[in-house]
Amino acid sequence: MLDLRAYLAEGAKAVEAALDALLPAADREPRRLHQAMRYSVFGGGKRLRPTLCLAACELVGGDRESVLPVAAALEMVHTYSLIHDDLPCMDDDALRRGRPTCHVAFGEATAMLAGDALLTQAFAALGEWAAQGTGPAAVAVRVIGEIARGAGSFGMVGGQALDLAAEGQERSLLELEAIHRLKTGALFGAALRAGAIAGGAGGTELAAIERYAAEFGLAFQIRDDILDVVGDQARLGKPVRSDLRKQKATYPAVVGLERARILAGEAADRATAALDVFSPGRAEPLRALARLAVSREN
Ligand code: GRG
Repeated sequence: MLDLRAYLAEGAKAVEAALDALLPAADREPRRLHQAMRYSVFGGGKRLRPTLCLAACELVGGDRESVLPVAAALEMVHTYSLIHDDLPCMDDDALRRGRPTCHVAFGEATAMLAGDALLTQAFAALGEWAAQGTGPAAVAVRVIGEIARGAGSFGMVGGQALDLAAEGQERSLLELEAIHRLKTGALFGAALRAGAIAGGAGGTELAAIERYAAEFGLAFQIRDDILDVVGDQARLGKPVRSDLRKQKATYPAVVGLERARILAGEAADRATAALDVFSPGRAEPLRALARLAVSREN
């Protein structure tokens, strides 16, 4: 039986070491900018996207050490999205990962630049990884393309745009799913696909991982919506009931809390079932992560 807590802690430790090596030092000019980047990256966080990337790589027989820079780049992209999402022009939140948000700690302009610089640093790190790699260049280029697409206007940023446009409006379950597929699901999908492609996945393996990714993203987001209603601010490290305040369409708002719990569980079940093509031992980390997505308290 997998010890998920130990598995997550070990992954986070390796990813944080890679992040430390790939991010500019805090005493290098422009210092305030580099301090803000590090403040947000090292301010906690579950490190789920890098963990999914490493797990997908291992699942298909790849070497997790060799994809650590890819995993670290995904966390940089994710952290940039959190910094920008918290800005006054978007969600205007003061608390993230249990600490003052980047713009509260460093000012709005520096926070915006820290987000910009994290996004570009992610692709600089990916470029270096591709240049130093021993595998085929085409594989590395595919990995970079996956992350760019997952992060951009057909992925996470596009989902954020749709989410902002939906504020204060009635949304059907289908419309809600379409928003979350992009806003939250696209980067999870990119993390899983990037890890699998870098690990040498074949067509059937990649298709199974893509099915898992879609269901994982849905399960994670429904739980996120539920936690906004029933979660504890100290444990979450971010404000609760903010979706309600901002009149955001959420699963509990559209289908009620109980139905939302059922839908999250069903999505997690479909995610684990998608991994049936792999041997049970190898698939265990991703299966456990899908269960965590719907049982987590933060
Ligand atoms: C590019 C501005 C911009 C936004 C993109 C992802 C996103 C849209 C915004 C982040 C804010 C948010 C609450 C998104 C919905 C769910 C989500 C991605 C939560 C945060 O992810 P976790 O729980 O966070 O993995 P940690 O802190 O553990 O890394």
